[in-house]
Amino acid sequence: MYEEMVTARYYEERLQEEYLEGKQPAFDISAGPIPGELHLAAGHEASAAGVCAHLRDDDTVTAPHRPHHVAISKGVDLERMTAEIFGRRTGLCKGKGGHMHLFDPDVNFACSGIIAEGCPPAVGAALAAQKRGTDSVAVAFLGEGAIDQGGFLESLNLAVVHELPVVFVIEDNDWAISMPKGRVTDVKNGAQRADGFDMPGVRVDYNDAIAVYEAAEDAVGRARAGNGPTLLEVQVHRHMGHFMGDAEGYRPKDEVEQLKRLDPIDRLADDLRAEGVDDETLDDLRTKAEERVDDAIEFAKEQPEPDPEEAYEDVFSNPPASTPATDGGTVESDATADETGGER
Ligand SMILES: Cc1ncc(C[n+]2csc(CCOP(=O)(O)OP(=O)(O)O)c2C)c(N)n1
Ligand SMILES: [Mg+2]
Repeated sequence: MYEEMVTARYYEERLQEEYLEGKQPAFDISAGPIPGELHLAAGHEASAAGVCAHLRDDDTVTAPHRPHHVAISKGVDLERMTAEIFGRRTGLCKGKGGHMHLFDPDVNFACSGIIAEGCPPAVGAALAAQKRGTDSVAVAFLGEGAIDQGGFLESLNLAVVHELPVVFVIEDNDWAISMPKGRVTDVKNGAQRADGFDMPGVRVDYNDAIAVYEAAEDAVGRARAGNGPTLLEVQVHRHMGHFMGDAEGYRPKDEVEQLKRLDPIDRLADDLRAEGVDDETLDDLRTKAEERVDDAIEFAKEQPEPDPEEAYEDVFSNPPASTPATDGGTVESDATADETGGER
């Protein structure tokens, strides 16, 4: 868990450097080697490490728009994930998804920029496991800002009605972009949402990997044993802005400084030292993590960019015949549209 957490933290520090390249002095979101938005999860690592420690490759995980720590803990291939974030052809989604839309069928991981979107597919994966008679489970991660979304609430209902092997994990960082939690819902403890569905709801009050590990052991164990779903809420902290480039004018000035004193990585290191793990071992884990991250970033930067024509591959609908091509001509529409009398 410690190794995963330091990997995730260092990974994002390195992404941050790469992301800023070419975007200054006037912030241009489309410039640089990582175009588009970037949501970083420094301060969230304990929830992913503590939960995913109980998961296997055949278990399914869905994550939201702040996905890197979850993907790393689920075992997503770091090189192909990084190539995806850099928009390269060898990325997990051929460079078309970017950082919010990572998809890795080898370890059953997906994420989405639409908040609470991961809940229905996780319920679907859990239903599939139940129908197939396997003991695989599914876990949906979401932010506390998503707990009033219909997709989440409907997913809780289906999961409990069918006693599905699924765990919902709310990462409560107290903010949804610039909106403090108390302004959008009166529920202080998101795990209470479970009460309305007669489902177990558990909250881990501290940003503490071991406490998450213990709570998740029960929740995942319950799901795997065929005893139905659990809703778990974990207190995490957002050390960064909502996304890179967020000026955070809405945030109390010393909040981040205070939260950093509760850093979950420092806390786990202290716990490990108290259990007799020496500093050299922790340093070795950190060095190993940093080398792995540096290699993945180097790999990604060497990868080819997709050809513009590839934008028309792997899509549900082909472009209309009049779509301008990049060379100034037009792109031929697939014949299927004519044969069926409508768009494919
Ligand atoms: C359905 C939907 N509505 C609105 C948005 C815009 N949006 C992106 S992130 C976000 C807030 C998310 O807050 P939270 O769920 O707490 O996650 P956090 O960013 O704090 O990790 C919103 C409203 C969206 N992506 N999807
Ligand atoms: Mg939040």
